[in-house]
Amino acid sequence: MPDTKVYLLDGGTLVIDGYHAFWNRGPGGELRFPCYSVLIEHQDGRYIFDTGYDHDHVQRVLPFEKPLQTPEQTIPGQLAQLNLKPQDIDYVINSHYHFDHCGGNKYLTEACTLCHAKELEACECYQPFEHLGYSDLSFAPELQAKRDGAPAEPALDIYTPKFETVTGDQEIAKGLWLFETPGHTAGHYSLMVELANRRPMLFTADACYSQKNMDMMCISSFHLDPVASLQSMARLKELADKHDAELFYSHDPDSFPTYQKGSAFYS
Ligand code: 5PN
Ligand code: ZN
Ligand code: ZN
Repeated sequence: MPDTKVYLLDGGTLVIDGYHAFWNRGPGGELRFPCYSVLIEHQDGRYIFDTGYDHDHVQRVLPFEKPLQTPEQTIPGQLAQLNLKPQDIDYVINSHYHFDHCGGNKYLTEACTLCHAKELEACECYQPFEHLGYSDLSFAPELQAKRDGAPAEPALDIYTPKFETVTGDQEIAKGLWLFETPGHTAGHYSLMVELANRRPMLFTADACYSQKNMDMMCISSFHLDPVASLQSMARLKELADKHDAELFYSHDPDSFPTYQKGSAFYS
Protein backbone atom coordinates (compact mmCIF):
# COMPACT_ATOMS: atom_id res chain seq x y z
CA MET A 1 0.00 0.00 0.00
CA PRO A 2 1.56 3.31 -0.99
CA ASP A 3 2.13 5.77 1.85
CA THR A 4 0.13 8.99 1.95
CA LYS A 5 1.98 12.00 0.51
CA VAL A 6 1.21 15.67 1.09
CA TYR A 7 2.18 18.45 -1.34
CA LEU A 8 1.61 22.14 -0.69
CA LEU A 9 0.44 24.10 -3.73
CA ASP A 10 1.50 27.75 -3.72
CA GLY A 11 -1.44 29.96 -4.74
CA GLY A 12 0.17 33.40 -4.65
CA THR A 13 -0.39 36.24 -2.20
CA LEU A 14 -2.92 38.86 -1.11
CA VAL A 15 -2.71 42.05 0.94
CA ILE A 16 -4.85 42.87 3.96
CA ASP A 17 -4.42 45.43 6.72
CA GLY A 18 -2.73 44.43 9.95
CA TYR A 19 -5.93 45.23 11.85
CA HIS A 20 -7.73 42.63 9.74
CA ALA A 21 -5.08 39.98 10.40
CA PHE A 22 -5.01 40.80 14.14
CA TRP A 23 -8.45 41.96 15.24
CA ASN A 24 -8.37 45.07 17.43
CA ARG A 25 -4.63 44.59 17.97
CA GLY A 26 -2.81 45.40 14.74
CA PRO A 27 -0.38 47.01 14.19
CA GLY A 28 -1.97 48.47 11.08
CA GLY A 29 -0.36 48.66 7.69
CA GLU A 30 -0.24 46.49 4.59
CA LEU A 31 0.40 42.83 5.24
CA ARG A 32 1.04 40.56 2.24
CA PHE A 33 0.28 36.95 3.01
CA PRO A 34 0.37 33.61 1.19
CA CYS A 35 -2.54 31.42 0.10
CA TYR A 36 -2.01 27.74 -0.60
CA SER A 37 -3.77 24.44 -1.18
CA VAL A 38 -2.94 20.97 0.12
CA LEU A 39 -2.75 17.99 -2.23
CA ILE A 40 -3.03 14.62 -0.50
CA GLU A 41 -2.15 11.49 -2.43
CA HIS A 42 -3.95 8.76 -0.53
CA GLN A 43 -4.68 5.11 -1.18
CA ASP A 44 -8.33 6.09 -1.74
CA GLY A 45 -7.54 8.81 -4.29
CA ARG A 46 -6.25 12.33 -4.68
CA TYR A 47 -7.68 14.95 -2.34
CA ILE A 48 -7.24 18.74 -2.43
CA PHE A 49 -7.92 20.74 0.71
CA ASP A 50 -8.84 24.28 -0.36
CA THR A 51 -8.15 25.70 -3.79
CA GLY A 52 -6.95 29.28 -3.28
CA TYR A 53 -8.29 32.42 -4.95
CA ASP A 54 -9.09 33.30 -8.52
CA HIS A 55 -6.93 36.20 -9.65
CA ASP A 56 -9.57 37.79 -11.90
CA HIS A 57 -12.23 37.53 -9.20
CA VAL A 58 -10.06 39.32 -6.65
CA GLN A 59 -8.99 41.94 -9.18
CA ARG A 60 -12.66 42.59 -9.98
CA VAL A 61 -14.26 42.40 -6.52
CA LEU A 62 -11.44 43.08 -4.01
CA PRO A 63 -8.72 44.89 -6.00
CA PHE A 64 -7.49 46.50 -2.76
CA GLU A 65 -6.09 43.07 -1.82
CA LYS A 66 -3.55 43.45 -4.67
CA PRO A 67 -3.45 39.81 -5.79
CA LEU A 68 -0.10 38.50 -7.01
CA GLN A 69 -0.47 35.12 -8.71
CA THR A 70 1.55 33.84 -11.65
CA PRO A 71 0.09 31.27 -14.09
CA GLU A 72 2.26 28.69 -12.29
CA GLN A 73 0.46 29.55 -9.04
CA THR A 74 -3.00 28.65 -10.31
CA ILE A 75 -4.39 25.20 -9.51
CA PRO A 76 -3.75 23.93 -13.07
CA GLY A 77 -0.26 25.47 -12.94
CA GLN A 78 0.62 23.89 -9.59
CA LEU A 79 -0.74 20.48 -10.64
CA ALA A 80 1.20 20.66 -13.93
CA GLN A 81 4.42 21.00 -11.92
CA LEU A 82 3.58 17.58 -10.46
CA ASN A 83 2.66 16.17 -13.87
CA LEU A 84 -1.01 16.12 -12.90
CA LYS A 85 -4.10 17.50 -14.58
CA PRO A 86 -7.14 18.99 -12.82
CA GLN A 87 -9.14 15.93 -13.92
CA ASP A 88 -6.84 13.72 -11.82
CA ILE A 89 -8.31 15.07 -8.57
CA ASP A 90 -10.95 12.83 -6.99
CA TYR A 91 -12.05 14.92 -3.99
CA VAL A 92 -12.06 18.60 -3.08
CA ILE A 93 -12.42 19.40 0.60
CA ASN A 94 -13.16 23.04 1.39
CA SER A 95 -12.37 24.26 4.90
CA HIS A 96 -14.94 26.98 4.16
CA TYR A 97 -16.23 28.88 1.15
CA HIS A 98 -14.43 32.20 1.42
CA PHE A 99 -13.16 33.32 -1.99
CA ASP A 100 -9.52 32.69 -1.10
CA HIS A 101 -10.23 28.99 -0.39
CA CYS A 102 -12.56 27.94 -3.21
CA GLY A 103 -11.46 29.97 -6.25
CA GLY A 104 -9.82 26.97 -7.94
CA ASN A 105 -12.67 24.48 -7.36
CA LYS A 106 -14.03 25.19 -10.82
CA TYR A 107 -11.03 23.54 -12.50
CA LEU A 108 -11.56 20.27 -10.64
CA THR A 109 -14.45 19.10 -12.74
CA GLU A 110 -14.19 15.39 -11.93
CA ALA A 111 -13.97 15.78 -8.17
CA CYS A 112 -16.55 15.15 -5.53
CA THR A 113 -16.76 18.26 -3.34
CA LEU A 114 -16.84 17.90 0.43
CA CYS A 115 -17.62 20.50 3.09
CA HIS A 116 -19.49 21.02 6.33
CA ALA A 117 -23.27 21.06 5.83
CA LYS A 118 -23.47 24.41 7.61
CA GLU A 119 -20.93 25.94 5.23
CA LEU A 120 -22.94 25.12 2.13
CA GLU A 121 -25.97 26.66 3.82
CA ALA A 122 -23.93 29.74 4.69
CA CYS A 123 -23.22 30.43 1.02
CA GLU A 124 -26.91 31.13 0.54
CA CYS A 125 -27.71 32.80 3.85
CA TYR A 126 -24.58 34.51 5.13
CA GLN A 127 -24.67 37.59 7.34
CA PRO A 128 -24.56 40.94 5.51
CA PHE A 129 -21.02 41.63 6.79
CA GLU A 130 -19.79 38.36 5.23
CA HIS A 131 -20.63 39.57 1.73
CA LEU A 132 -17.06 39.90 0.42
CA GLY A 133 -15.91 36.64 1.95
CA TYR A 134 -18.61 34.67 0.14
CA SER A 135 -18.26 36.63 -3.11
CA ASP A 136 -16.88 33.84 -5.32
CA LEU A 137 -19.56 31.25 -6.07
CA SER A 138 -17.86 29.95 -9.22
CA PHE A 139 -17.57 26.57 -7.47
CA ALA A 140 -21.38 26.26 -7.55
CA PRO A 141 -22.84 27.74 -10.75
CA GLU A 142 -26.34 26.83 -9.65
CA LEU A 143 -25.99 28.84 -6.44
CA GLN A 144 -24.48 31.69 -8.43
CA ALA A 145 -27.47 31.66 -10.80
CA LYS A 146 -29.84 31.70 -7.84
CA ARG A 147 -27.97 34.64 -6.33
CA ASP A 148 -28.09 36.50 -9.66
CA GLY A 149 -31.80 35.78 -9.93
CA ALA A 150 -31.16 34.04 -13.23
CA PRO A 151 -33.73 31.59 -14.59
CA ALA A 152 -32.97 28.11 -13.26
CA GLU A 153 -32.63 26.45 -16.60
CA PRO A 154 -30.33 23.48 -16.29
CA ALA A 155 -27.26 24.22 -18.37
CA LEU A 156 -25.69 20.93 -19.27
CA ASP A 157 -22.42 22.39 -20.43
CA ILE A 158 -21.47 24.09 -17.18
CA TYR A 159 -19.54 22.62 -14.34
CA THR A 160 -21.97 21.04 -11.88
CA PRO A 161 -20.05 19.78 -8.89
CA LYS A 162 -21.18 16.83 -6.84
CA PHE A 163 -21.52 17.99 -3.25
CA GLU A 164 -21.25 15.83 -0.19
CA THR A 165 -21.76 17.47 3.15
CA VAL A 166 -20.53 16.32 6.53
CA THR A 167 -21.14 17.32 10.13
CA GLY A 168 -19.18 16.65 13.28
CA ASP A 169 -15.59 15.45 13.49
CA GLN A 170 -15.02 12.81 10.84
CA GLU A 171 -12.27 10.47 9.66
CA ILE A 172 -13.19 10.75 5.98
CA ALA A 173 -10.47 8.31 4.88
CA LYS A 174 -7.81 6.41 6.77
CA GLY A 175 -5.68 9.02 8.56
CA LEU A 176 -7.60 12.00 7.13
CA TRP A 177 -9.45 13.80 9.89
CA LEU A 178 -11.82 16.74 9.69
CA PHE A 179 -12.20 18.65 12.94
CA GLU A 180 -14.95 21.22 13.44
CA THR A 181 -13.44 24.66 14.09
CA PRO A 182 -16.35 27.10 13.68
CA GLY A 183 -16.31 30.83 14.36
CA HIS A 184 -14.43 32.23 11.40
CA THR A 185 -17.42 30.86 9.47
CA ALA A 186 -20.44 28.77 10.42
CA GLY A 187 -19.16 25.47 9.06
CA HIS A 188 -15.39 25.72 9.21
CA TYR A 189 -13.26 22.56 9.19
CA SER A 190 -9.58 22.05 9.94
CA LEU A 191 -7.82 18.98 8.54
CA MET A 192 -5.35 16.58 10.13
CA VAL A 193 -3.31 14.20 7.96
CA GLU A 194 -1.56 11.22 9.57
CA LEU A 195 1.63 10.15 7.83
CA ALA A 196 3.93 7.14 8.07
CA ASN A 197 7.22 8.93 8.59
CA ARG A 198 6.50 12.09 10.53
CA ARG A 199 4.19 13.82 12.98
CA PRO A 200 0.61 14.41 11.79
CA MET A 201 0.05 17.67 9.90
CA LEU A 202 -2.80 19.78 11.26
CA PHE A 203 -3.98 22.36 8.75
CA THR A 204 -5.77 25.07 10.69
CA ALA A 205 -7.19 26.80 7.60
CA ASP A 206 -8.67 30.16 8.63
CA ALA A 207 -9.38 29.09 12.20
CA CYS A 208 -5.86 30.49 12.70
CA TYR A 209 -4.07 32.59 10.08
CA SER A 210 -0.58 32.43 11.57
CA GLN A 211 1.72 31.45 14.41
CA LYS A 212 1.53 35.06 15.64
CA ASN A 213 -2.28 34.82 15.87
CA MET A 214 -1.84 31.67 17.96
CA ASP A 215 0.86 33.16 20.18
CA MET A 216 -1.33 36.18 20.92
CA MET A 217 -4.60 34.20 20.93
CA CYS A 218 -5.79 36.87 18.52
CA ILE A 219 -8.38 36.12 15.85
CA SER A 220 -8.69 37.79 12.46
CA SER A 221 -11.28 40.50 11.92
CA PHE A 222 -13.12 38.34 9.38
CA HIS A 223 -15.36 36.21 11.53
CA LEU A 224 -18.94 35.20 12.09
CA ASP A 225 -18.58 34.62 15.85
CA PRO A 226 -15.53 35.90 17.73
CA VAL A 227 -16.11 33.82 20.84
CA ALA A 228 -16.45 30.59 18.87
CA SER A 229 -13.36 31.61 16.85
CA LEU A 230 -11.30 31.86 20.01
CA GLN A 231 -12.63 28.52 21.25
CA SER A 232 -11.63 26.94 17.95
CA MET A 233 -8.10 28.29 18.29
CA ALA A 234 -7.92 26.75 21.75
CA ARG A 235 -9.26 23.52 20.29
CA LEU A 236 -6.51 23.48 17.64
CA LYS A 237 -3.89 23.79 20.37
CA GLU A 238 -5.46 20.90 22.29
CA LEU A 239 -5.67 18.75 19.16
CA ALA A 240 -2.04 19.46 18.30
CA ASP A 241 -1.04 18.45 21.84
CA LYS A 242 -3.20 15.33 21.92
CA HIS A 243 -2.01 14.02 18.55
CA ASP A 244 1.52 15.44 18.67
CA ALA A 245 0.58 17.19 15.43
CA GLU A 246 2.40 20.06 13.75
CA LEU A 247 0.22 23.11 13.05
CA PHE A 248 0.23 24.51 9.52
CA TYR A 249 -1.36 27.95 9.33
CA SER A 250 -3.39 29.27 6.42
CA HIS A 251 -1.90 32.73 5.81
CA ASP A 252 1.42 32.97 7.59
CA PRO A 253 4.04 35.15 5.88
CA ASP A 254 6.70 33.91 8.33
CA SER A 255 5.91 30.16 8.40
CA PHE A 256 5.04 29.62 4.75
CA PRO A 257 8.62 30.08 3.46
CA THR A 258 9.67 27.22 5.78
CA TYR A 259 7.08 24.79 4.37
CA GLN A 260 8.02 22.28 1.65
CA LYS A 261 6.60 23.21 -1.73
CA GLY A 262 6.81 22.25 -5.39
CA SER A 263 7.77 18.63 -6.00
CA ALA A 264 8.96 18.22 -2.40
CA PHE A 265 6.43 16.37 -0.25
CA TYR A 266 5.67 15.24 3.30
CA SER A 267 5.15 11.52 3.89
C1 5PN B 1 -8.28 37.58 2.55
C2 5PN B 1 -9.68 37.94 2.88
N1 5PN B 1 -10.11 39.14 2.55
C3 5PN B 1 -11.38 39.52 2.82
C4 5PN B 1 -12.22 38.66 3.45
C5 5PN B 1 -13.55 38.80 3.86
O1 5PN B 1 -14.27 39.77 3.69
O2 5PN B 1 -13.96 37.67 4.46
C6 5PN B 1 -12.86 36.73 4.47
C7 5PN B 1 -11.79 37.44 3.80
C8 5PN B 1 -10.50 37.04 3.52
O3 5PN B 1 -10.06 35.83 3.86
ZN1 ZN C 1 -11.74 32.72 5.48
ZN1 ZN D 1 -8.39 32.68 4.05
